[in-house]
Amino acid sequence: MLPTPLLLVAAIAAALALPSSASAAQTFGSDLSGTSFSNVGACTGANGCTFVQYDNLTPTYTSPIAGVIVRWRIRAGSAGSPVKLRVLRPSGIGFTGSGTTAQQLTSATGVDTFATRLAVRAGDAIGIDNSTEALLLAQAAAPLTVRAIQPPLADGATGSTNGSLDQANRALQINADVEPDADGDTYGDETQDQCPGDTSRQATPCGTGPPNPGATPPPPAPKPLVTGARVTPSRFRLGSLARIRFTLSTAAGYDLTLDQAVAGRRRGRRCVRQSRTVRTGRRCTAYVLRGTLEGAGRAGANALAFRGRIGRRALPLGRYRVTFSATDSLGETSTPRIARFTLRARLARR
Ligand SMILES: [Ca+2]
Repeated sequence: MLPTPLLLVAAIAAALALPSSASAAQTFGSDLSGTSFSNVGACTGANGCTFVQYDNLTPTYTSPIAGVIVRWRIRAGSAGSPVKLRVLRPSGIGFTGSGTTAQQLTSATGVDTFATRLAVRAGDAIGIDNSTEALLLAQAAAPLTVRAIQPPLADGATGSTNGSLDQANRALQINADVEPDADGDTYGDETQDQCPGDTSRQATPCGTGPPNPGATPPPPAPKPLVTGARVTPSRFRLGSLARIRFTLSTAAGYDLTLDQAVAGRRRGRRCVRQSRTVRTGRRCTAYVLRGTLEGAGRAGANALAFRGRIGRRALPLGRYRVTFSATDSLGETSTPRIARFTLRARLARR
């Protein structure tokens, strides 16, 4: 028979071996041991970027499991710089934006830890949205490289890194904790979900499955709200300056759809654009999609300069309907709002 202390050691070793199963929370990303001293100079102001860590040609800050990111950390070298953690899903040669945290501010020293609730799949990478000169990159051995997607990847949009922005021998000082989410409710099963076996409940009493009283469910996020959606002035000439204005209840990605009003004819319950083949039936107003505008909106008032063009393309003259919607970092989408404007011909030059 073994002496008691040895038995104890054997029991502890056996216990330590158990939690390495894939079902426990894991931390992925940097070990935060580096001192952040640099940035990507070309990624400031209106030219912000999403930073992604690579080891040679492979993104390395990737989630080992599917689940929910419940907290993330950053060790920056400058204070007060706004940053967001972004989930990047590999897609072709690039990534699809698959969720962002709320905006946070960095500290100049030490590690900042932020709570969040962000779904992630195994193999998804984390990156950082940044548009300042914040110090976020530390010295690292080759072939570690920080690459940048410019402009920052929007949720749902696809983009790839721009080689001219590569920062060789650098490591982003960020990491994240991912917990399993067996019931798929986007609440981490260990610290956020009191009912990890019940998709519809995050607080006890649970309808199904054993309760997890140690968890603290974060308050439910309200859906983002769009108010004050309008175009001012509501009639303007192509090329003259108008503004698309809206107010957001929280920082959220905005998505504007511009549809031109055209003559239509009723076809059942639908209104179909009038044409040589569609010229009978009751008259109605049909809408033709002419363009979309999307970007990152801030909490409060937003105003976009608008001259009747999408990029360099002039919109056809006429009456328009703009549909506003906003999607926050938890994927909650607002009720759509509508505004109207009329685009007139530019003044003839004398
Ligand atoms: Ca869960």
